[in-house]
Amino acid sequence: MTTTLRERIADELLRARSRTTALAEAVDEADLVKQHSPIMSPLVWDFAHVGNQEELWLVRDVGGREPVRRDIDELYDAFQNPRHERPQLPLLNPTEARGYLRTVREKVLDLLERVPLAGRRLVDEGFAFGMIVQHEQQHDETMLATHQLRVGEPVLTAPPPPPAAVEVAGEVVVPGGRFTMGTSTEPWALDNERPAHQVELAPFAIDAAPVSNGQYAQFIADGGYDDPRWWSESGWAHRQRAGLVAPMHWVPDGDGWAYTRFGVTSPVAPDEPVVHVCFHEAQAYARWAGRRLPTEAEWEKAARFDPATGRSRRYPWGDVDPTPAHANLGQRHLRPAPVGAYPAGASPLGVHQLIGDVWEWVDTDFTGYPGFSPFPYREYSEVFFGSDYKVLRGGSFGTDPAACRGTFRNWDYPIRRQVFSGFRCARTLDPAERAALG
Ligand code: AVJ
Ligand code: FE
Repeated sequence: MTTTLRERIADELLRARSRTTALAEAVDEADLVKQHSPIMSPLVWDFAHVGNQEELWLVRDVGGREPVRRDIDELYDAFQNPRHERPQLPLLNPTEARGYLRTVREKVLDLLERVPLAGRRLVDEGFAFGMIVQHEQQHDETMLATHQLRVGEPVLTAPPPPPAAVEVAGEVVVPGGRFTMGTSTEPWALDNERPAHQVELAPFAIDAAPVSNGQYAQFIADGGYDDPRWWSESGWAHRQRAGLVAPMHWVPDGDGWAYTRFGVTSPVAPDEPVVHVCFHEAQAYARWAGRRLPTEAEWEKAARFDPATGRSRRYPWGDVDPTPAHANLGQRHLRPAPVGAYPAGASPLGVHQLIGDVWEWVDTDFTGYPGFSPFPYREYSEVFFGSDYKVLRGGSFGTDPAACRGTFRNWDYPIRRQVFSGFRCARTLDPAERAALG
């Protein structure tokens, strides 16, 4: 039996909504409306904002229907309301917000059966629906990050990730030459992933796995946080100002470290990818290790380039959508899996866990690819282009597969670490190594 595009869209909308509902209903009303961190929205803002975007794009634009709540558009416009001001807004209360989301969704499911899914770029191959599914899943990851910042009894549970199945260590050499970066064919790819274009790279080495807690703890033990040699000027200034001494959520525990994850404190697991580090910490670690962060193009070549065909694939493992055997995605687990847990997800060159587990900082500012054009609105990507934001790639354990692929781009300020962010290192080959490659 084949599923139609409409069935697939309905399914994805439902899956996103189940997750949103579970994240919102996990806490009581007081915690829903409370701000758990000045850099995050109250959960109830994300909740109603998801419904408002669905109304704007699907009910009004695609469906051409009358507004449901024209009066609340400004409240849920992220650009008109900085996060720290959101708790003071006259927001919908949780009961009103639940009703609003239900009304919008009923209209969307009705129009999904009627509107053409071709003939107009916004709806071709269900793009607008795919964009809204990804938008909701992105806010779900943000809500999950808010849960991690929330102080109190644990309310989320999930089974542990799989153990390591293979040993993964060291680096992999990626051959030089041209490869295709970005995409012009992935139907639900967002504007910043487009268009496909050729990029020429020198050969380079990249870590076969993300940097682990055990490796990162050596940087701390070696005084890495106290040595300005490893930090950029702005990174060191931030380290001093913010008093950084370890990844966010780490606390000293005897001779070692413990971390608190979703309200549960346990000793830091050395074989898991490090998470909750900012760009500056990632860069300092890399310099201490005698290495550097990969560029965004290097990361994508490692993730997509198939040396056998010269083609760029959708994912490291090929073109098929992620399954639980490929990657730790979709909040199936509440933490990164140990290095070596996903041999089926490795690239042809043997680079592991590029997708899932932790977002990976790369040493590239967030800008548009050659030929970029904003679609369908400048505020998704274009207004963030410039040198303020660094790119993160690959998705985390909290990223849904619908909002993750080899071309997907995320971005944040280089000081942020509420994201499920880690990194891997890379290295420029020296002339002798290059000569040996032929
Ligand atoms: C791509 C994760 C940086 O959350 O700010 C959500 C996604 N855009 N609503 C964000 C997004 C509009 C965005 N990130
Ligand atoms: Fe949004």
